Amino acid sequence: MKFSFIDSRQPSRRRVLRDAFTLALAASPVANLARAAEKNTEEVTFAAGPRPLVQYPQKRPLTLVTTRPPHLETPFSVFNEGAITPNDAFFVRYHLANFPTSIDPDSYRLTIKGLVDTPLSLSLGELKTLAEPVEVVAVNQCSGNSRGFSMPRVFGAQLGNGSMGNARWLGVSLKAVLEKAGVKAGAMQVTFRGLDKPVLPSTPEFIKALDISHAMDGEPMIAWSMNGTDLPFLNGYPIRLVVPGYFGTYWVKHLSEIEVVDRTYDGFFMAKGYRVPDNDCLCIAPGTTAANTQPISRLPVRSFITSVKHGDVLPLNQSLVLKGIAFDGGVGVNKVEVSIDGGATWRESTLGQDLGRFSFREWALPITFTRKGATQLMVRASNSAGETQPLQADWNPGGYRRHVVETRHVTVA
Ligand SMILES: Nc1nc2c(c(=O)[nH]1)N[C@H]1C(S)=C(S)[C@@H](COP(=O)(O)O)O[C@H]1N2
Ligand SMILES: [Mo]
Repeated sequence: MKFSFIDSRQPSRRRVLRDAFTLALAASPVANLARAAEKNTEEVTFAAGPRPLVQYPQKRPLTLVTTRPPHLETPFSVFNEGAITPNDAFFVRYHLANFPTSIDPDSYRLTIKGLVDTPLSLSLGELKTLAEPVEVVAVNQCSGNSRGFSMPRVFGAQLGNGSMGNARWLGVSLKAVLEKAGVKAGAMQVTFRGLDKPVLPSTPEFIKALDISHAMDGEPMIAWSMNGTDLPFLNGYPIRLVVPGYFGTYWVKHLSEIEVVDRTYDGFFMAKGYRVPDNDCLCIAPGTTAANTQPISRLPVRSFITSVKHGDVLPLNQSLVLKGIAFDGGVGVNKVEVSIDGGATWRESTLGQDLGRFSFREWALPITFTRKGATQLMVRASNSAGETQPLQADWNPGGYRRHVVETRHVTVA
């Protein structure tokens, strides 16, 4: 059996049609309206302007960030539909243009090597029966999610808020797999490599590392199922690493090789990329340089309003329910406060179903506007460790970890 992925780098008929539709819309009189509306949603600070939707295999139309390698965002309205992000709407991010387009699950092997008693080469069947499966609902958020809103602007892909998603992951714990191989004394980190390869020999390979204590704490897992079905090809088929509470950069897709090493791994994507200032706020003043840096790790507490967009006109003297999502790196969100008067007063919302401490948590708050005119809606989540979101965005040169209190500009009429 072979799983083939129709390579979207060759424009498909559907995609050509879609592009034709986009062009037609751009030339029509409604285009300016549409563009203005879109600008007001996610693109508020984007010099690049509105981004097209593109169609990839197994996916509904997603927002295009880059084509080579593919980086697609979830349209933000999806987050208003529930705490779980559907597989066909889940964002996609790759670093290397040479990612696999066809994988044979029958011959697929996961290698475990390095400082272990017994190096392993596991088939998917062996992996799935190696230990009792584990399940977790967890948020995968790209470190650069919302980077496009960094002020001052930073280099790198100008992401909106759609490089995140929440899914139910099923797999085997990394701990069980490493125990099967037997970790030797002197182990310090574990590295993870997927099937994608650089196009040029000078491009670094995408390899990530976790400390041995983290790898063995029972939380990281090797997942083969997402929301009850196989992983979509572009989300790492047939297996990926899931590191609950940690940024998406560690969630290596098409996982093919695990190596236990006796040192701190110093490959590009650990030693140079994905690092944040090593201080309390993990931030610095814009334009300055951090004295020391550390690898990015846990998600800070964060929340969004999903039921209202920038520029919406909302009714006066009429009750309506504001809705949104909140999440953190695994402590668990315990409070979501909302302001409908630009931060002057705050009210606590009601939290939705608890799907676990690594999941999106829905929140809702009935509100009634009693004054006409422009106002700002704001949302601020806190977790049980007392961590909350800052009112002013902090800054780092990578534009990572954005978690400022979000504001929606609306008009009451
Ligand atoms: N093999 C492989 N795994 C990878 C990456 C990659 O480039 N190659 N990118 C990582 C990054 S930075 C992110 S944010 C997540 C994105 O996961 P998704 O594409 O399933 O949304 O995958 C991670 N795993
Ligand atoms: Mo990422």
